[in-house]
Amino acid sequence: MEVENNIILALDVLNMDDAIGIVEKVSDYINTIKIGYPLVLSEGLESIAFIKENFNCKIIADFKVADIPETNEKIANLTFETGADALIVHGFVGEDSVKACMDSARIYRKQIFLLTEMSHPGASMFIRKHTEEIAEMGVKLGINKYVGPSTKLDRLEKIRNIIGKKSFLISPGVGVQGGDPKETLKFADALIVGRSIYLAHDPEEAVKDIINRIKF
Ligand code: NUP
Repeated sequence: MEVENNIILALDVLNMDDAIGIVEKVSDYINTIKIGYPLVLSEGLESIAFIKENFNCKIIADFKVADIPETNEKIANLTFETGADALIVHGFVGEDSVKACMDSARIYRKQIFLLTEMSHPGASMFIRKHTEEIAEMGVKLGINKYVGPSTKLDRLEKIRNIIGKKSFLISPGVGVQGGDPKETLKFADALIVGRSIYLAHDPEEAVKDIINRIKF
């Protein structure tokens, strides 16, 4: 996955006008957009196809899929049918549930990202205790795309060490949640950034600012 400027936009706005407005402002710098429940529950699954077709970008659907295999398969099929290029899947639900999404991705020739650990403080209560095992399961299953937190760089480094240099690791939590873009890219291949861009007075400047911070 070629992520322009190593930045993925998290488009967590609640209507299409706002979504289009933001993407228009940043599309010269960003070619990969993450769309999750906020936009899809507001505007429908079609919002994925609409953004993809109108801006010629890659879409990662952030549905953190975490159900039984049979339901996971339905969710993955629907997501890929609508045009998403990749789907974020929770690892804690176990191998069979993750495999169901992998099977769907194979049929549709799409990708899955395995979510190993989350970036918010509450992640320390449960999921963090199993991060390494989740990443190891991903490696065993042959997964080569992962999500890990930019808010805990020691954890991100651990995840990188387990998944290896060749896997593609994307990292949310940069900006508002406290993660530093340049430090995060020591371990991750790309940053996921939402509010620091879409809530900025000037989203284009906000993206340029992150690009500068990464480079210098
Ligand atoms: O661990 C995670 N943390 C996280 O923030 C996994 C995620 N998928 N996300 C998502 O990344 C979150 O749902 C949001 O879409 C984005 C971060 O947005 P922001 O904090 O930059 O606004």
